[in-house]
Amino acid sequence: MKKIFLFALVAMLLLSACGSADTGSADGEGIEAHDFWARAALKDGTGAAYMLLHNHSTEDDALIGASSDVATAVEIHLSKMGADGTMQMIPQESIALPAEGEVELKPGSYHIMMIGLVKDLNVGDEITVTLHFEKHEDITLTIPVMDAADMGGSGMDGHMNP
Ligand SMILES: [Cu+2]
Repeated sequence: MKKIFLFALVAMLLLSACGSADTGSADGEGIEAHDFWARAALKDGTGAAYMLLHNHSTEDDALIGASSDVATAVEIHLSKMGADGTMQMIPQESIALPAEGEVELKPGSYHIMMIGLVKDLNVGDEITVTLHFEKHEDITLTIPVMDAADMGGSGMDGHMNP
C-alpha cells in the first residue's frame, strides 16, 4: 500500500514539473509553449531556459526575443560544437517557427540565456519569462527551476555550470 502511494506521489511530482501554457484559441490556433524549465544557477551568473515551442497557425512566425526580471539581459542563443571540439554559443536574432511546426529549445541547442542573474535560481523556484514573437502576442511563462543533471543537460551549453 505504501509503495503504491509513493509511486502516485512521484508521478504527481513529475506531472507538476512540466509546464504548459496555451495562448491559442480553442481551435488550436496560435503558439503554444510546452515542457519549459530553467536550469539552476547562481546570482551574477548566467541561467538558461528551455522549452518546446509549437506553432499551430498556418503562418510562419519567429521568436524574436525574451525578457525576465531575474536577469539584467536576456538573449536567444544557439549552442554549437566548434571546430576545436568545444561548445560555443552564438547569439541569435530570432528562431524561426514554421507554420504548423515546432522547435525545441534544449541543452546543446537553442536556449534562452539569462545574463546577470539578480538572484540564485534554486531547484523548486519559479521564474517569469516573457517571450516576444514577430507576429504572435507575447507569451508569459512561469518556468520551474530544475536540476540540469535530472534533465539530461548538465554542462552542455558551454557555460561554467556548477
Ligand atoms: Cu547561452
